[in-house]
Amino acid sequence: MSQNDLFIFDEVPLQSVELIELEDGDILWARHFYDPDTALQLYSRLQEEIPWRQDSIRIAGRDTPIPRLQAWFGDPGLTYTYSGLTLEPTPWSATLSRVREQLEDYSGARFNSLLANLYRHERDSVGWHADNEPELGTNPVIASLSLGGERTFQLKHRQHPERKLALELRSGDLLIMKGALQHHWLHQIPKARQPAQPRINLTFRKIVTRS
Ligand SMILES: O=C(O)CCC(=O)C(=O)O
Repeated sequence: MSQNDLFIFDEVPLQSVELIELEDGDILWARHFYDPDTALQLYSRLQEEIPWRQDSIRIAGRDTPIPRLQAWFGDPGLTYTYSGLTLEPTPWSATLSRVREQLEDYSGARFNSLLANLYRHERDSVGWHADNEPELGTNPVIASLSLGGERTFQLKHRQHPERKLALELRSGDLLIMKGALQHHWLHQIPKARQPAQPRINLTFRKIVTRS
């Protein structure tokens, strides 16, 4: 199968797309944006080709490894800073450029950077946070693609933490988060209680001001 065959995908059927309208932000959930076979092949390719790194952040004066592997891709000069960590962009690979193009066509948004996460097993996670770094501007559109193992994506409202949502994300699923969501809601991938297969998550973003 050639690289081009691998990434052809059909229109996502309307019945697989759910628009979750929250009073202060929207989530579009396209189940199986990539069909399971394509998603698996994409997972294998990215698992191999991405230069995964184990980063650490400083917590209470100690360097603490974050519970997942990461990589940052972007147009030249687009560094990404969070929790005192500055990531220099890796240039786009052919595979990631193609995925970016398809997500841009589908969402109508433009992306110039990507944070890739590899959750190696059920003990890897990302804690409550919002993608609200100043360089993403007001009301960013974030496209988040899941590949590999299934994991729970949880959301909770900042001001009303009793408002919660949990989405079971499967391989090939795409979430598009938009509107004021990042200002009012936090999200996380908690550690799982059951064994979980490795999972890659790609979150495409647009940096509007250089950090
Ligand atoms: O793995 C996920 O689905 C979420 C990743 C995430 O929240 C992030 O990269 O900001």
